[in-house]
Amino acid sequence: MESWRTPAIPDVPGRGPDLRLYDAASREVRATNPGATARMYVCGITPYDATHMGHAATYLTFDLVARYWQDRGHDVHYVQNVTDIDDPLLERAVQTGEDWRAIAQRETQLFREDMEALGVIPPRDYIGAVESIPSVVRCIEGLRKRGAVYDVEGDLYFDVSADALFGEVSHATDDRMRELFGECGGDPLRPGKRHPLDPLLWRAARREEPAWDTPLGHGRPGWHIECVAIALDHLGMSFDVQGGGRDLLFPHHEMGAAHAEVLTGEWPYARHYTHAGLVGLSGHKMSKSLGNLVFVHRLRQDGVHPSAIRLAVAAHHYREDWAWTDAGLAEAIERHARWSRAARLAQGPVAAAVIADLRAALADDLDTPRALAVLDRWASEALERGGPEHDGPCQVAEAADALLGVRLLDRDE
Ligand code: 5CA
Ligand code: ZN
Repeated sequence: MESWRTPAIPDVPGRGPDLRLYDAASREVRATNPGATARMYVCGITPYDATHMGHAATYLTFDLVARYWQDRGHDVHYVQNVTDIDDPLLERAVQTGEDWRAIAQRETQLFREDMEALGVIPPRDYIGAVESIPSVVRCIEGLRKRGAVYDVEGDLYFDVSADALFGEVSHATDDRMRELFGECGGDPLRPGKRHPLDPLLWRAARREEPAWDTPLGHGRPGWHIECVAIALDHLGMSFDVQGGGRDLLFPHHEMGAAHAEVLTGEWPYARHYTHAGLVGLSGHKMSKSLGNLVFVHRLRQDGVHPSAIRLAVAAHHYREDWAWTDAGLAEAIERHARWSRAARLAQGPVAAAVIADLRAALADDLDTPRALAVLDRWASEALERGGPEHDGPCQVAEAADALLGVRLLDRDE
């Protein structure tokens, strides 16, 4: 699929320490230590509705990872999927009477526009579930050869007992796994399954549902195997970071790791499993089903600068759950204005130290609140010192652009 345009990213002199990130599997903050090419897979949208601030916060978080690696001199191979065929999309199509493909195309396009407006680095491979069906089929055939697939009335399931390491990504208790599995589209109670947690790999065609003719029969792919097929095709095993929102840790990323490790006989699937906290509004997780959404495109229409949206997100550490508030947005708009004024004042030799502090904060498990405090101090000092305004480049502003995606010297402000 087409992704979106790459933002211009300034080159900033010097480089920071290796990026350390929290990894759910080892339950610690560890160095990412990627090779010359850093490889990241971030789970993409299910395009049945517009991008809300929860989604955006997750993609902005992993954009910081890509930006930091790029700043360290790595070539970043970033892959993202679009779940352009799945139950929620078909349910929405039934509700609105629209064609499911039209909904997916429209919402994916809106997502691209939102991401481009926010200056998010696009994935190098942006892959739809529908276009990856042949690859999904090959993966399921491979799992079948390994004896990890069984049939329930024509639907194919993965046998979680085939993976001795099952549970080692999320470390969830059995009760918690069953609860989450049920909440996330799983079918723990279906008769005929070997284990309640066994996930669907292939869903045989139902009446009035789209289906594809494949060597597995007429049907459509399950959810977890979709991401595995795409990740293995484009990144291979043991890629550096599997990212997404916290809601994906179990079952999605646990199942993904299990599929890939059984299929390839290799370990690990990903070297880091990293998750952004969930963004809520008025005390609830922001979600389509609750209808408590703040949309990126609405904020854009209201004239909010994309950098202010970024700053509203970056004010929270990515791992915490937090709530979107008007006050938080107002503070971010104010901060953006203050930093922009500071960037127009003549700068002394402080830039290198400020940039080193900014890099150190980000390298430490993306400590954005600390990164913002570093630039707040820089801005306060610059504003107190005063001096003539200029229109020339400002190294700190370039670092804020490169590392945080925050633009301070936009000509059209
Ligand atoms: N298509 C699947 C992933 S393969 C999916 O979860 N799609 S989604 O549209 O529901 O979510 C897209 C991304 O946003 C996922 O990474 C998800 O974890 C994240 N996300 C969803 N809701 C929130 C939220 N309230 N706060 C933060 N991130 C969220
Ligand atoms: Zn996924």
